[in-house]
Amino acid sequence: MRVIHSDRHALHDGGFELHRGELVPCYETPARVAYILRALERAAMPVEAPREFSPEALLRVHDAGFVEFLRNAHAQWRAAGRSGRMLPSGFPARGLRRDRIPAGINGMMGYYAFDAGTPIVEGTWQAALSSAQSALTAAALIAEGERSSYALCRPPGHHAGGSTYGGYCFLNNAALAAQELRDRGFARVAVLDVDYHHGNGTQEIFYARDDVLFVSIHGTPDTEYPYFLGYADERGIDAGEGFTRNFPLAAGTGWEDYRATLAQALDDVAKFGAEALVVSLGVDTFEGDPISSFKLGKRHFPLLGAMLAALRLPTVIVQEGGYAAEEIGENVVGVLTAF
Ligand code: OKP
Ligand code: ZN
Repeated sequence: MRVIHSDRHALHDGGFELHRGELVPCYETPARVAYILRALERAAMPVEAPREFSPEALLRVHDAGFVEFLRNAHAQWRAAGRSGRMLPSGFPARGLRRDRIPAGINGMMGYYAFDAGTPIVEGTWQAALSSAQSALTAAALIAEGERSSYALCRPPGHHAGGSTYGGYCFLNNAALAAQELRDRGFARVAVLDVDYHHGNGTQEIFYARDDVLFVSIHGTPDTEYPYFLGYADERGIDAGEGFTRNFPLAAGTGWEDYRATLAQALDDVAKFGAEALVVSLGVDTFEGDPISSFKLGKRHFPLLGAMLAALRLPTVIVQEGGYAAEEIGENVVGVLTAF
């Protein structure tokens, strides 16, 4: 399995996020990557740098104005006389206008963001671009004949929509990988999202399409982030009807129920006739995760990897969440080596 990763991820370090009413140190830290790299090294899996894709490659799944915002956000913040991290505090909810993008940086930030837990700092754009490039490279390798690849993406991507950021995500790495596979000849691509949190951005991007299946297993949005998408009755729209499938599970779900649900999700992927698979791999389903509530143990991650591999599809695995930093390496590499 080829492993792609950029050390530019470290340019994004948000510092603090708004969480449960407090400003707390970010859960999504550069140290997460250090733990994964260490575990990859122990498993003798070498790491390669991504190729340089131009920002135009992003426009296949993202809105041009949104990409421009991400690229310039921090410079505009500084031009407004501020420094350090940017966090939004006002959003265009029901009853407010969404047809105008405010010119000032505060309003613009609230327009594009959907939570106050995703700081932008000076290096965020460079880091997010490098993360996207890792996913695109991992997909390109599959198009060139590799059977499997792993993009060690940071920041993660599955919450980022066509023109929204949030949930620690800026550019949708998994969606970009799926689109790259489509553009390079795979007629039907499935995205299977096993992160604890629903991949609202990926779902939105492909919601009206029948060429990319989106299947997600996650903590129920009734109680779990991102709260406003990921219910079982969301099944796609127009041509995409039937090509989105959500499996929300109760907080506290353990391996036996998880395994049975994963078997159903894999069955959907197989029935769709996918020619290639993108896995949004979050290991925040781990029982020790500080912000999530499933009960998977260390020993279950290799079982998950083996179940994914049983599909026998060309597969791009994209890193998403996982916040029990010290265990994240072992859990991720447990999936990869079993795969
Ligand atoms: C990202 B991924 C909002 C704080 C909520 C966001 C969790 C994002 C998880 N004020 N925390 O899916 O692992
Ligand atoms: Zn997550």
